[in-house]
Amino acid sequence: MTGPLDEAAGLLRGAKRVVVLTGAGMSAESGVPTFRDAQSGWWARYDPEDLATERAFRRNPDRVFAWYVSRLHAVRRAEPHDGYHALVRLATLLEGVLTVVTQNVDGLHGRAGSRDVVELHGSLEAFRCIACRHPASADDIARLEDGATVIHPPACAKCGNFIRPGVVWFGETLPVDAMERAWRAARTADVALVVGTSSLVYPAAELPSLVAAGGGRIVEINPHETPLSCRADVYWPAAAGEALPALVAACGGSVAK
Ligand code: BV8
Ligand code: ZN
Repeated sequence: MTGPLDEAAGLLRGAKRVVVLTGAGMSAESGVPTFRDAQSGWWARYDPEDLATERAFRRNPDRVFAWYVSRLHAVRRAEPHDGYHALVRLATLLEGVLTVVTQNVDGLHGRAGSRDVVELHGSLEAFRCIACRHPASADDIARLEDGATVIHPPACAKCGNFIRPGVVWFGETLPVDAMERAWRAARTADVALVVGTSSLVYPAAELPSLVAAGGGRIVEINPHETPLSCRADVYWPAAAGEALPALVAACGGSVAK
């Protein structure tokens, strides 16, 4: 009787085009709270979906901006765990190509060394003007107080409007180039490795269905079942930081950092 590790490795070994779709659970073992877990500390009183909207920002810019400053500090303190390094290694082990499509805004895939990364929901390291989109320096923003519960957003150097985080808020459309790259990778994938997402947020949650529609197979790694689990070819109830290094080892590699 083979288990999910052997089944997943069997699918990956022969794969020519792999798309990896990650969500906030991919960063849990790096100490970055998942999007839907109860938020820590002062922010526990807020539902992230009530903060991650343009409407919330316009109604209470100081509160929302402080939330993003605290998250920027948190991700800059975080380090990619072995699951991230395993994905970097997996990309070199495969004969074909591996594209990482992430819903996360923490930049950890890039910091681990993954090359082909699509950030569907933007990045905590990207700040810009809410009106003219003129970029602002994340390093300047990182000099603002960590832990403050209100921070007045800086003014745009070009037009004086508020600086906002360069993430995709609920109700906003995803960047066109990111969607094009992600949808192309999904349509042509032999295997989708779906790691650490509750598969609740659209349009990202559509990607595994695109892979299946193109004849690809789905491997899901998540300690808890999701709406995707019953449709996955392999559902592996495991944490990313354990499963991904084991998968690389089963594919003949080791997690070289
Ligand atoms: C859009 C950036 C077109 C911001 C994020 C009404 C109006 C408009 C749109 C909608 C609407 N109703 C619904 C929608 C669509 C909406 C949506 O999907 N809502 C959901 C809640 C139903 N989507 C949008 O608005 C998108 N835009 O549709 O535009 C449009 C435009 C106008 C009008 C109509 C349509 C934009 C969505 C992007 C939102 N921005 N992030 C920020 O971060 O501040 S999404 C946010 O959720 C994060 O990026 C996060 O990654 C993402 C998804 O959550 P998950 O990653 O899955 O994280 P979650 O916490 O849920 O789950 C973690 C999982 O990890 C769990 O399953 C857990 O078991 C697992 N786990 C835990 N530990 C581990 C683990 N797994 C592995 N290992 C572990 N150790
Ligand atoms: Zn401006």
